[in-house]
Amino acid sequence: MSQPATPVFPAPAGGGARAVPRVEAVELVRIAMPLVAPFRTSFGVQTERDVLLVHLLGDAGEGWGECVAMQEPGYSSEYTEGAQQVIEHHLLPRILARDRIGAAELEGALAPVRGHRMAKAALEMAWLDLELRAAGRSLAEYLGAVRTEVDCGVSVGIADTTEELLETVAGYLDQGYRRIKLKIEPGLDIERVRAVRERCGRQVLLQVDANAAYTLDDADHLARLDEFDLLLIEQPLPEEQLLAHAKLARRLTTPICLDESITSAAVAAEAIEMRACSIVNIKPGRVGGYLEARRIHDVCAARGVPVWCGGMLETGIGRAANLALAALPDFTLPGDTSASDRYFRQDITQAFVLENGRLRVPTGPGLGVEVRRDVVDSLTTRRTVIRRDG
Ligand code: NPQ
Ligand code: MG
Repeated sequence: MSQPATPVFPAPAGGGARAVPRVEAVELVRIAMPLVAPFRTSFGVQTERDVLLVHLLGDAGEGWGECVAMQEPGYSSEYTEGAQQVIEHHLLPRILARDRIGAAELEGALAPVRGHRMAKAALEMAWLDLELRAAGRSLAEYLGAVRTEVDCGVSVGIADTTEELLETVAGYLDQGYRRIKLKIEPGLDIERVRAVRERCGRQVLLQVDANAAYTLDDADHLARLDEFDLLLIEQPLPEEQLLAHAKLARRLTTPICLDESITSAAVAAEAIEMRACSIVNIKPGRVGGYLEARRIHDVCAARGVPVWCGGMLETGIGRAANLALAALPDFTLPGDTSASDRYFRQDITQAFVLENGRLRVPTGPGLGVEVRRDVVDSLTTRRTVIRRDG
């Protein structure tokens, strides 16, 4: 039932494959982007974003991709340096061994390498940008977008004090965000949520994200969140514990949404069937790319499970692609697709600016953004060029 990964350049009916662009060189650029404020989650505090960018130079133009892995393996087992290693030594050699390869064929070519989905997703994003630019098509149109703008929510880090949290939330609501997500951890949960709910009123869409910080033994504790009318609780338990999530779901009225656990469309189908979740957070980086993300969307849509687009503190490159995905029909809840200034004072593309709580879906060819090379250069910490044949 999931849509096949259609080639950007389909073979014409008369036979003879239409040429996909040929990649001559791949530039891996590491940049360090300062965050506007430290971002604290149950797994640590970030003050800077270490981003790996993938820049393709082809015979028909360029393509940009972004890896969502973090500097430390705290959210998942992947991390920036490891992603760069696997791209250089295991993924790119398999791809550059082919003369021309379309974005839709990457998954098959890379299947011998297990896991490393964030690394694979970064390459797929760059290949999609390259191909769609050459074809003059937008990623949104290619994926099947049905919206021109998307409702935006914001993820709020764990604050030092409740007073500070209330101020931060009030600021985001003033900016127009349509949904608030509070990061929680054991001990900084029930009373924080109570305070925000009391201050904001019942009408504000409110949800929480634990990033796997609890155990099933915390079920009675987590049930105390039920009185606050939350939209959902995201990833309360460890990534591997689908059955424990199903058991927890029976003890809560708050719906469970999975993030870290959902690594593929197959896992999404199993999680839904075993009632481990009733809502799914889709992050293309976590699942190996936009094509697998669309398959998860299709699996969820067919089962009546709403989805929303997560965020990994993307630059304008990944943000643009996420907006294209979030324009698909089953993305019925506001995502973590926040404005650029939620995280960065200066972005490496044109900034995405909130308009009435929404962001516009890019319509230009490829991802629909232009990378500001001068800004990238000013933030660069390392640059590696891999040419075809050495
Ligand atoms: C989540 N994102 O939904 C993640 C986790 C996360 C927007 O809450 C640097 C890079 C810091 C990526 C912190 C949001 C991060 C990060 C948190 C991702 O679970
Ligand atoms: Mg999450």
